[in-house]
Amino acid sequence: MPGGKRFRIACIGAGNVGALVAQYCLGMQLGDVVLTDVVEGLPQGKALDLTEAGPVRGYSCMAMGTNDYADISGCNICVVTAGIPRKPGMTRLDLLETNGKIVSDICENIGRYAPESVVIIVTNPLDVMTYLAYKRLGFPPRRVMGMAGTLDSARMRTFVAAELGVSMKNVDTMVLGSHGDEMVALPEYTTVSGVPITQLLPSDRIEAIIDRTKKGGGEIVALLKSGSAYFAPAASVARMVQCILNDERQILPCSAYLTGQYDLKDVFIGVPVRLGQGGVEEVLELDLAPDKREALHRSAAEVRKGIEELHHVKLL
Ligand code: A3D
Repeated sequence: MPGGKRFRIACIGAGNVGALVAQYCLGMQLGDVVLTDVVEGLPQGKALDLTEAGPVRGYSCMAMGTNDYADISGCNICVVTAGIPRKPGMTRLDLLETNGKIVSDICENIGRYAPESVVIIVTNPLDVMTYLAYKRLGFPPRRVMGMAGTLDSARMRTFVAAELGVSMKNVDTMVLGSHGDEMVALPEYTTVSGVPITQLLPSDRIEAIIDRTKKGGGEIVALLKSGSAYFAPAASVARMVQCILNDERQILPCSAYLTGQYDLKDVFIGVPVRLGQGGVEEVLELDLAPDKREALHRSAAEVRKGIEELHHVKLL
């Protein structure tokens, strides 16, 4: 950080995902964390607890908890995890109106108190909420993105590694599209130490892995019975925060604003991006097979339905 000042990361929503994002960011020494929530005492209690873990875990970054958005002033990154999670039987779209109101209110405050920040949306339905945030914030599109592809790719990496009995570190994957049933996993861009999995696994096993990846969030919702996944989602967010604050320029799949790439416009959807200090520095256009391109367009059509619904409930 220039001038020796620490970065400041706002975690808006101090629930399961938000508190863990804070924990991972502190543990990775990425900066000080401002944990915010509507529930009085919750962010303050969690922030104090997290800070007190520092001497034992060996970090010196601090967390503060607050119910006052003025405290996010000067934050370099705002991570939005506020909202309700899915319960068994619910789709991500079922959350649209409730979470849409919450995200709209939060964006007003981010615009007021942290107008220079990069914003990462986690609240579901992800791609629709990211679009809403973009419209509400009025920030350049490179400073607004959604976290989903990094998580979906992590899930697929896990399943490929387990199937082949290799280290997850050796597996690279790319999962694009909307965060939901229409996500688009790309086996042709999935490799184990550079070897495409299409050379390592029969197609029925690859299909089974893709299917489990698509249903990865639902599998955890069904097991937990209340609430949704948070360890892997929070780890994925922290990785994005790290990429941005350290200007790493790593290619990661994120929900990004498209302006004609993949023949799609004015929509947020999971695509590979170069993540650096400015946020989304570039959207990479992969050469997709016609069926994958079609799948990406179907995925975008689902997101557009959600955007229509935002108009219907007068959030846009
Ligand atoms: P949970 O543990 O319930 O935390 C949500 C927090 O938001 C609670 O502490 C609420 O008090 C707080 N909150 C509600 N309204 C406001 C508000 N207006 N301002 C500030 N805080 C508020 O949920 P969670 O952390 O498990 O999940 C949070 C969101 O992330 C949900 O919408 C999930 O569906 C979503 N999620 C997305 C992914 C993706 O991969 C995209 C993964 C996991 C969770």
